[in-house]
Amino acid sequence: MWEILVMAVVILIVGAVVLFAFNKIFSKEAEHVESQIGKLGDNDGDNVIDTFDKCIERAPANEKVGSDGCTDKQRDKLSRTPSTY
Ligand SMILES: [Ca+2]
Ligand SMILES: [Ca+2]
Repeated sequence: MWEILVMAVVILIVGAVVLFAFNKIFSKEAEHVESQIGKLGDNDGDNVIDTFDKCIERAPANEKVGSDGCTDKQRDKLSRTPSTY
């Protein structure tokens, strides 16, 4: 009879471990989705979504932002900074 009890306990423990693992995977997945959403966001508010925005730094409101999300000044700064690619 006690074997059944032991089995039940083992199944419970395994179930808990599996649930825990699934929770971890799921929260990772949720993070991934969040970062995907983040790519569609507009961090600096210049109406160019972050995916296409080469300059994610907020530009001064009086400066014109191009289709790449950069002001002339930001683009200048970019071209002067040594490329890491
Ligand atoms: Ca932007
Ligand atoms: Ca920008």
